[in-house]
Amino acid sequence: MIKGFLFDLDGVIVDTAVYHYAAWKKMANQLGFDIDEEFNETLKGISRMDSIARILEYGKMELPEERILELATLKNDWYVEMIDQMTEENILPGITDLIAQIKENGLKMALGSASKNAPRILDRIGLASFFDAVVDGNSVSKSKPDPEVFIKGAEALELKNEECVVVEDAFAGIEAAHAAGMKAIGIGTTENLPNADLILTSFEGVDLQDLIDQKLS
Ligand code: B16
Ligand code: MG
Repeated sequence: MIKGFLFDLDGVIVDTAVYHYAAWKKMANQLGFDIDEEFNETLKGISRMDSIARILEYGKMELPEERILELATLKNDWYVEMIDQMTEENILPGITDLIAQIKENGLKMALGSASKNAPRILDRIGLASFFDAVVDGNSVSKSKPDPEVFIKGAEALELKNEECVVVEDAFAGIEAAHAAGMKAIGIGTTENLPNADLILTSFEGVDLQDLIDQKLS
């Protein structure tokens, strides 16, 4: 029986994935190479340091650790500048209504994000108080597809893993949910997320009870 929702943040609640992409692209361009959208898919849900390692490998660049840390900080500064412009208008379609239905039905919800900026984003968009728990990049040591973030989310909600459903936009995030023994709703396309238990383009017009009874049982 589903008793709780574990939400990814970037690409599910807000479209910060585009800001991450813009900032990583700017960094790559300054280093003399480019990244495209297809490669960017492989960065979704991956921690900042794992992302930069993948990008440098893609650009065939080897840099000293100190320089890598400097670049990661620079990318984050550009990213934070963008997220600081966000308001509740940036919440993706259907999310506010879904949260209202979760609350009305007495279900619990937690955030399960790889981002260290998650608390800042939740504050900016005014959703912080709705979450019963926040597990983010500050409290996990392993990147998705490792299930740590979702296992900690279920623990924080005092639910069993199988009582939680994950909402994700990243292939690695859906792998993480499955590794934790949870079902995963993918926000995206069957092409990007062939591993999801259910694919939605958004939560607009979705009835929570119908979703749980018909699609996730
Ligand atoms: P930060 P999610 C992930 O968030 C993003 O998908 C990923 O692109 C990003 O590198 C990662 O957070 C770390 O973010 O640099 O803000 O700590 O999708 O798990 O909510
Ligand atoms: Mg995401």
